[in-house]
Amino acid sequence: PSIIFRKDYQPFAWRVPEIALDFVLGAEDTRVTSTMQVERNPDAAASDTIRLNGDGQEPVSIKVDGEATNSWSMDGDDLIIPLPGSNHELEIVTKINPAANTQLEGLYASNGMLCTQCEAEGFRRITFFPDRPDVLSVYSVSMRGPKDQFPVLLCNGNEVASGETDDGMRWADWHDPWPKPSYLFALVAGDLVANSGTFTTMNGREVTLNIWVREEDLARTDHALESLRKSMKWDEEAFGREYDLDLYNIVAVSDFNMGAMENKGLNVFNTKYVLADKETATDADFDAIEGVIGHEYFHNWSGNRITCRDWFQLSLKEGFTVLRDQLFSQDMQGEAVKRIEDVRILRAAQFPEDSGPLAHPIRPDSYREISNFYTATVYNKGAEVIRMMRTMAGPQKFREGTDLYFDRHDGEAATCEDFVKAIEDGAGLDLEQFRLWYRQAGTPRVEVSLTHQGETVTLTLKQHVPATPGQPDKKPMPIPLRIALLDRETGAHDGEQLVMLDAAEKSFTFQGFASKPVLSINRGFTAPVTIQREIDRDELVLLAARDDDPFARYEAMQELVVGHLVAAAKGDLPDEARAAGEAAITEAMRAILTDTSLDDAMRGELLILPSVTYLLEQVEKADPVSISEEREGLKAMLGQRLASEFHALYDRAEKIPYDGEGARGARKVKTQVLAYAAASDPEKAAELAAYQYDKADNMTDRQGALMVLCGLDTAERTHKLLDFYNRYRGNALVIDKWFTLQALSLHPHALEHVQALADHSDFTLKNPNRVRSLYMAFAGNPQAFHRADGEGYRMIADLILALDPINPQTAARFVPSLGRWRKIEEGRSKLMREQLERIRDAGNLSRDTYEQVARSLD
Ligand code: DPP
Ligand code: ZN
Repeated sequence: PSIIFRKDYQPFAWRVPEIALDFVLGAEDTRVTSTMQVERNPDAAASDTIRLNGDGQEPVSIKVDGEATNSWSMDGDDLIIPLPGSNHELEIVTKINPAANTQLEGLYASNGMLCTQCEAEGFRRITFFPDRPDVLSVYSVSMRGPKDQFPVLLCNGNEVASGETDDGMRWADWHDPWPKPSYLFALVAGDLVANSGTFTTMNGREVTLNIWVREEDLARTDHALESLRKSMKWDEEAFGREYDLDLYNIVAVSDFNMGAMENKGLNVFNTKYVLADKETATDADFDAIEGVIGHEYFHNWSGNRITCRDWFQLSLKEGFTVLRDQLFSQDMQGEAVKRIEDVRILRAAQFPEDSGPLAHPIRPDSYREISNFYTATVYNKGAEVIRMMRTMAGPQKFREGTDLYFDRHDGEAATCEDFVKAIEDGAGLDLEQFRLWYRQAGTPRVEVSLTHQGETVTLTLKQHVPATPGQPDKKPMPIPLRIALLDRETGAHDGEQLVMLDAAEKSFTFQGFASKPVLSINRGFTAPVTIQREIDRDELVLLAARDDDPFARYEAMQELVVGHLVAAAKGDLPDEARAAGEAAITEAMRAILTDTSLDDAMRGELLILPSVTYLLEQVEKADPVSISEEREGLKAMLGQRLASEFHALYDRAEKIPYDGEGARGARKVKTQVLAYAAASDPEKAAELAAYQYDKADNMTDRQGALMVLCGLDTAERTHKLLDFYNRYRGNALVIDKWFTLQALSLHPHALEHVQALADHSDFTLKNPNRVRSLYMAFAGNPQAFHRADGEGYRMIADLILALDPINPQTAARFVPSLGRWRKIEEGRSKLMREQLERIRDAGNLSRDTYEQVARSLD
């Protein structure tokens, strides 16, 4: 399959200012008539043919200017039609079978309804069209289908008219006044009900809001509706953005490749990001729903009103929109905890990407299959890059930059460069060198040293951007680091400073320090880099206990534990050093457990030890199992030494009722206590977890308890798993949790459990949520996936091969777990590679999976 390069971009030869689509809907047989007005694009090289993208089908009939024609040809999947003049009307009829569409791209059937997913290139599976984001059209859509199956018919924009005919058909006409690219087209037909509300915009527009679901799910939609209202309000206040239609529809579907999709006026959502009540959704689920509803809403401006010129610019809309949803969630849920969570996600998902064979800049230079580039790099690192601009400019100036961006490019298909230029002009920054963040992949490493002489402190920073595939040599990038110099006795400081490391090496001096201060660096995680420094344990203990920047406090605790575990896992930790490390970590943890000025939500973050994935990143040729065992050993040690502090915390947290003040934090720390107990005193932990499970009046407590039980070899494990299954059988999202908990567990037979679950009657490869609930969880299970005999690798390879013909997009997402082989010790590394080679040699792979496997083996 061929490679597409960013440098080859050419505007399309034709414009399509208007398109009318007529759908005769049937689950197995849908007929689509597309009527397009096309005109020559004066900004493009002229052509006497038009090339329309398709995917695996031929047109039923074609008319040009009202006349049937046979003078068309196919070039691969594309349709070529000769067009002599400068304006034409094209009419193309296609036929599709939504029920046979297991890829879930284009128009497909899910749970009795029909819905669409067109980003990035799904529209071409519905009809022939220039399926690229820089061709913007006004859409008018008519549809009809059997009214018993499809009583509700939805599309982008506003409903113009609808009705029923005597022969049992329902029909509807929709019109979207805003020109849009084809990837934002959406259509839904089904037996749905809505939770409806209204929102009045800042200029008085009355907007009807609907959350459409199947009837049995209606009671679990209030949180989604409220989240939508909050998003609309917040975007007015934080970014000055107002909604631009009278209607906002969200539809929840159970078969969906992504989290959700921002189609103009008709968002289609994975049920996972819509449905919630306290009985079936955890606190984390509630937050994720709020975040994703916000994310898709914010796309209305950053994505829809201003879209992307080509898919290399994906981070233009995704990086910016992730930043926007992060800032929204910070405001809704609390800044400190949200920031820590976002950094944890970045480190777990993006850092490994950036250090592995799939590393790419946030604006990639080439791809075979664009679906493979909906990555943590484009999304999360993209957001961090824009966040750095905001840090450098300050929030007010940054807002002037985004105002200018929205103003300047409204209605356009823009580029990342357009965005940077608008921020530069609007916020008054010089971003010349900063543009390297768009071009260079790899997580920069910053080496830090601090010296003290007389009254002067000197901070020396050196940066190194590691080589990544196709980019052996890197230039120094501008790295904004917020720092503070803390008094080593009191932890106090005289204010923060932002230092810019914009060369390979740079020094900064600070006056007036009678004694050497303790450096707090990358406060708030101002730059997505790794910090390397020699720092005394005592200093980290001070920062973990006293730093007034919550992120820096979290970071000090992480650093303390990472240093210890990495040394331990390498086997070069003498007994004395081990004892000293354990003592320091115990003291820091004791301070966290007993600090009455901390709220439990923050305490819960500080109690989380660095993940095995993050630890693996710090070690060359790592042994994941021994790292995981060291980590569990540390938990056991802490659980023992701090047993009374943990129990006191549990007892206090347990008394807070579901809606009480601080209840969410309380729930978080309760399960943490159980997890430490599971490592240190499994019997006691089983008892306490069973008690929490039985007493739970909400999913957070119940799932937390079951998670802990899943890792223990006890009779309670079997009882509660069975109880959970019976209690929630039929609720797909909760049964997903049941699969995940077993696949993630540290139980010694987790791998066999996963094998058995794959044969469970509730398991299917056709539903992406279910596949991910079992296998994505398993691929993230450090001990089971990395079992020394390679059985875990073989299972994931088998899954990829079985899933690829059904749903290539989802299958390809499993390849990176095997692609980490370079970071792993030799024995396992070889086994991982063998599985990749087995996939590569299987033949008939999708473009998605082929690309990921080929890059992973390179
Ligand atoms: N639906 C995906 C998202 O919102 C892709 N645009 O990120
Ligand atoms: Zn998005």
